[in-house]
Amino acid sequence: MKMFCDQCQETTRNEACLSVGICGKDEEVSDLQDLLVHVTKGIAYWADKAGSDPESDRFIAQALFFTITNVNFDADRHVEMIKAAVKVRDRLRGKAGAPAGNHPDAATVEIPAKYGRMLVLAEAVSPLTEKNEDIRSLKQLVTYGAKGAAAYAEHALVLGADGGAVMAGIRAALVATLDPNATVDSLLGATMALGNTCVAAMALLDGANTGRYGNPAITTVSTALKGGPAIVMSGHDLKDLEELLDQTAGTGVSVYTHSEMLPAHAYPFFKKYSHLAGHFGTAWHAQRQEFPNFHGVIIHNTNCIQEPTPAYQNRMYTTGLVGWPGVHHIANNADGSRDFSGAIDHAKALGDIGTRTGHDLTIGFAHNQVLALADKVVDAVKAGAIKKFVVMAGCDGRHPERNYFTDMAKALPNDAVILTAGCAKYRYNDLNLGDIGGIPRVLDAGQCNDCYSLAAIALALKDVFQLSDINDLPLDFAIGWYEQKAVCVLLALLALGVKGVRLGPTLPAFLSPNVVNVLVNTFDVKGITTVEQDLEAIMGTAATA
Ligand code: FSO
Ligand code: SF4
Repeated sequence: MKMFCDQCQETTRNEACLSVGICGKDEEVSDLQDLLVHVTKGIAYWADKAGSDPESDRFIAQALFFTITNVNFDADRHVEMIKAAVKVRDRLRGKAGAPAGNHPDAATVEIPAKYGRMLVLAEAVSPLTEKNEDIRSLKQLVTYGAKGAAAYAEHALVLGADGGAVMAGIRAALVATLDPNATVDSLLGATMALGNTCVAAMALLDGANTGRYGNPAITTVSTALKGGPAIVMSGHDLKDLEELLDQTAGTGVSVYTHSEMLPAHAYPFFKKYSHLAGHFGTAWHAQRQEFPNFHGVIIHNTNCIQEPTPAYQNRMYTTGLVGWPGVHHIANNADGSRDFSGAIDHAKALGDIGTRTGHDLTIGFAHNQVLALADKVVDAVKAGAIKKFVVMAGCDGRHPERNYFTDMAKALPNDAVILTAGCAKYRYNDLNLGDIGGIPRVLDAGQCNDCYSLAAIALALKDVFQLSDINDLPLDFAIGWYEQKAVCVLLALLALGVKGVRLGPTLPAFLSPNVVNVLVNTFDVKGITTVEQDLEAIMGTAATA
């Protein structure tokens, strides 16, 4: 069975990528990812029998994150990860006493040393081996949601958070997919349980980020380039940015953020770095057009990486789990830190990147900041100045249908406030939509994981307005999704009881018609339609809380 990947929104024909992925992932890497996820499920299986183990939990988080869309495209690194996974799994199997009996294939399968035979085995663990469409769909929903939760957990673990409970939830989700007697009901139960884990994973990361870096506050960030040697960092890993800023201090090399690193500027901790010079570029999918115009070094620390063009391949680096064949990789030191000296020397050798004018972006509206403005917000709602909050968070992507989010932002009336997080914001964060009595009409909470902040804001407003149900707030959701962290965000919203989420630009290809029906009937999840139709539905239901 050859490549079958349907884990992201851009999957071919909204069905599945069956040869090279739209993202650039080739058949071998896709198959190796299936095998890595398979063995990782085996780790979870034995971890639950052997007792929890921070080292294996960390490995599970990293292995799942490694297979998320646009993280790693390097077959050699996949082989290394698979071998490492087998070692972790078999250590736990030994710790559990290697009991005899029937165990799932993932828990016992031997991995051939030879690459060709490894690939043959990888083909045999394709998701398509599950023939029942609904069972397969739910197993994929759980697996992809677990990948997203694992990514958020890994970011928190890097910062020293105690991820025990979150990792137990992720392990339980993985193990549920191994059950040979799994039913639609058992897997729906696992999906709902995973939703709670997704909330916990985002809360864990929120606590880890704010614990180390402080609470984001309103901040204006310039997109101008100021000249001199420079490095731009893309991704979601704030610790990586911290290390880069420490190592570039006093070197004359400036650092810019790209895409999902923009929110770093809003954390008090990062304000001490005077050489954190500003922000460059927009969402992940524009990098091949934008990076040729940044004449310094480029570093990707998590998704979303695309194949570099020859114009900048030589000056691009990856760190951590990220990889692209032929791109310089900065491996972790034994203590997990990273040595950026090569990249810094490279930036110096490249010299002056030149200057460019830019505009200002206003960010920093995470829960603490918005709740500090709560009185103002509540007064504005009570006075009728704010009639609606529309959460338009999540991911950006290449499909032209995503213009919906730009057009919706433009079409929303002046008494509607947009709450955003994630790279979805690049569809409208430069539109200058004004403010309502000093409250900006676009409140940017941060990265995609900061959707947690948006949920926290909604729950706090529910209390302020003394409502019993979050769905009674004048609040609508139109979420853009692309990769598996967005699946985690969706499951978290469902777990929080949010109903009527609009999802776009398409519903996930991995959801079978019956599973879609369950989501529609239980949670009123729906696809976006046209701006006109959705606008009428959103503003037509505007209420004064
Ligand atoms: Fe976007 Fe990429 Fe943050 Fe995703 S940069 S698409 S949901 O990785 O993680 O929002
Ligand atoms: Fe296709 Fe998305 Fe899978 Fe890439 S990650 S192969 S684009 S479904």
